[in-house]
Amino acid sequence: NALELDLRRAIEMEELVVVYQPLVDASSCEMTGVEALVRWNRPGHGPISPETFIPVAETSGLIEALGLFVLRKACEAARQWPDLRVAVNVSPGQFRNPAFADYVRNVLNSTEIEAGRVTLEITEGYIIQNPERTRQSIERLKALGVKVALDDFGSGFSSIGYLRQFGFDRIKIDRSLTMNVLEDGRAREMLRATVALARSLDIPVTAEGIEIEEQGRALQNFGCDELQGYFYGKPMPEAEISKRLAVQN
Ligand code: G
Ligand code: G
Ligand code: MN
Ligand code: NA
Repeated sequence: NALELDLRRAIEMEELVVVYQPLVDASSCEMTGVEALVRWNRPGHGPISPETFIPVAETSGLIEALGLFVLRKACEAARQWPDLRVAVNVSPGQFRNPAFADYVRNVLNSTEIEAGRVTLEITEGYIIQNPERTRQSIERLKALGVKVALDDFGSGFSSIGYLRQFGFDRIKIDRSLTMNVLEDGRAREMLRATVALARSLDIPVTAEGIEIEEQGRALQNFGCDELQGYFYGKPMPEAEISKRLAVQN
């Protein structure tokens, strides 16, 4: 179909753009990392959300090329920011590929980035369908020295038991939970318990989707060490991150 054809061309022509959203230390609010997020301005149509085109890439075999493009761009960009971690989203179609760890190794080698600065974010959906393969894939990635985070935690059905079993280095709590922290007592108690449990397993926790300062303070009080959301910075071009770092340092 037309969208798929356009996407194929966009990947070949490198029309996709990668933007970066700050990850900040919960105590100091200083930027300690960034999450890479892909953007596509489809010719004749305007911007299209990754929520629309990532699934198309998944079903059309384009996800591998798209994912590699984002990973390579993000690792290249991160060379200018030696003190920042860089997080990259991995979709199930990439993660499922037994060769994925080899691709990651090639990108690490060619960009000469320190593996420990790279975090791969995996969403919980796939994990539940394929726990054994998930465990193996995570082991291969961790053997390269990269970190692996469980993204969108709380949006679906993942059990906290998976956290330890799979060796996740970090969990990211989904915006659908954090957005209600101030108004909804039940959401607040779920958050408090979730963060406490993760911390009892020594797994650090990032809260996503923070739009106002009080939400961030509440989640810090629950034990989140890292915060992310529009309040601390929207996804922005590489040059904006560099500017912010210059002011911060
Ligand atoms: O950036 P935005 O909020 O529009 O992202 C919407 C969704 O698309 C989020 O779930 C996000 O994780 C996902 N997404 C953004 N960039 C990438 C990417 O490079 N790869 C994958 N697999 N997902 C991405
Ligand atoms: O699924 P994932 O967590 O990777 O999704 C990240 C997406 O969430 C990004 O596309 C980003 O644009 C979006 N996002 C990040 N911070 C906020 C926020 O504070 N509010 C809202 N509404 N969306 C956010
Ligand atoms: Mn993410
Ligand atoms: Na998320």
